[in-house]
This record gives sequence, structure tokens and C-alpha cells, in this order.
Amino acid sequence: MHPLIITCAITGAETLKSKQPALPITPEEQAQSAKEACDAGASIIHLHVRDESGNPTQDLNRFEESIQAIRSAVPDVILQISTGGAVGESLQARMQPLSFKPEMATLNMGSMNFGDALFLNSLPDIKEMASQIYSNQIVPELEVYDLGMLETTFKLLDQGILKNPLFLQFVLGVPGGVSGDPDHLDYFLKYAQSKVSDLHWAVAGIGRYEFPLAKLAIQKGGHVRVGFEDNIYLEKGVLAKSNAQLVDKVVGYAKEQGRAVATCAKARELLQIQNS
Ligand code: KMH
Ligand code: ZN
Repeated sequence: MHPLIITCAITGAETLKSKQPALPITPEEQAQSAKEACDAGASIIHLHVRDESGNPTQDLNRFEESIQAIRSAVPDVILQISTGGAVGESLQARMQPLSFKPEMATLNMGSMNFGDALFLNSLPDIKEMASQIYSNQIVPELEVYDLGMLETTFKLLDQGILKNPLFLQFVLGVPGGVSGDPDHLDYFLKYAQSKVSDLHWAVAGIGRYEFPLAKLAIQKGGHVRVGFEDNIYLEKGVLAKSNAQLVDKVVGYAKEQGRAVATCAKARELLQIQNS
């Protein structure tokens, strides 16, 4: 089995500081949290940024400050910029941070109810985003929240709009997408693996699904995403003190199962990311 790539989604767009006091908001806090997460075993940092008041923003200065702060704190980390942003952001605003040419960026594979809101990713928008990502030599991580989105992924692969090897992130448990029932993961995997053989996949379980799905992904040869974007608890009723604690728990599962954890260099090699 490949070494386990751990992504840490340190901030997100939805998590509130009032619910998780350790949520990193400023560039300095994000750099510190990213460093701790990487020291614990993460090799990819999934990045959203916030403004001074803690609200999600697509402000380019803020992205630049956070990217620079994280890069100087953890020079070898793989930075994955969110192009999902917060619900309601325009495609244009979501694409702009690609100009910083991070190693990775997310590509959301369809539209859905996202809690009470609508998360819109029309087919033309997905194609436009994919074209911007590849033309900037960025590796996309394909975020899939529902089965139809997986079907869209393989249609776009057939059309040459997406390229092998794919890196799929199954985001399970968002209200409006599929839940984190292990049977859903099994079916997604069966479907994806029937389409292509050279595939990397990961699971981001939302809320209470985070750790059970992480354990399963480690067993099945997948990769894992954790972080305050997805879940703020270390265990039921116990807030995590840091993103690193969440990463550390996953590293513990990997050790129990005898699976090595990928360094940043190994993750670059597996995902065919050129050194920046
Ligand atoms: N904030 C969500 C609406 C991504 O990062 O690409 C979308 C999201 C996905 O977080
Ligand atoms: Zn995100």
C-alpha cells in the first residue's frame, strides 16, 4: 500500500471561531497551525482564508499573506488552495487565487444543497475551472459529495477535460450530499475503480464521520483529510485543541494498521506534483 497522505483543512469557510476557539484565522495563526499539522504528519494543507472579522473572503491580499506565511513556516508543504470558497462566491472570485500557482487546488464536481445554502458548480463552470487549473500547471483534487458528481468526473475524463491520474476526495456527510455511511464509500470506490486503475482517493468525513471514515480509508488504501473545516471534535463532546491533534489521531490509526505516513516529498511523488 502507498504511504498515507494526510491533508489538513485547517480553517474552511463555515467553521466559527465561537464554536472552535483554536480555529486559525489570521495568516500568522494559519502558518502556526499548518506547521503543527505538518509536524504531526500532514503533507497537504487545504487553504481557505478569512478577513479580520473572521468571515470567509476571496481577498487576494489575504491569500498572498497566508500563502507566504505558511510557506515560510513549512517550506516543503503542499499547498492546496480551495476554489470552492464560501457558498455564494462568484466563479471569478473563486478562480483568482489560482494566479498564485499553488501546487494543488480543489475542483468541485457538481452543485448541491450545502446545509441551508446552495453550492453551485454548473458544468460550464467546472470545465472553466478545470481549464484554469491545468493551464496553471496545478494538480486538481476533485471534490465529490454525491454519486452524480462521480459520474460527471468520469464523463469529463472521457472528454479529456480531466486528466489521469485522478485524485478524488470523497467528502461525505455534508447535509445535502451523501452521508458518511461506510456503504457509500464502498460503492463510490467500486464505481471509481471500475473506471480507472491509476487512481488516488481520499476521504473527508464531516463531523462525526471524520474518524470512522479515516480508519476505513487507511484500511482500504485511500488517503485522509481531517481538520477544523470538517470537524472540530477530538472525540464526542471533546473539542480538539488544535488541527494537529486531529492529524495526530489519524497517524495513530495508521500506526495501528502498519501503514506508513507520507512525507511531503513522498506525497509530491505519488501525486506527480513538480517541486516548486
Ligand atoms: N465551503 C464549501 C462551500 C472547497 O474547498 O473546494 C466548499 C468547499 C470546497 O470548502
Ligand atoms: Zn474547503
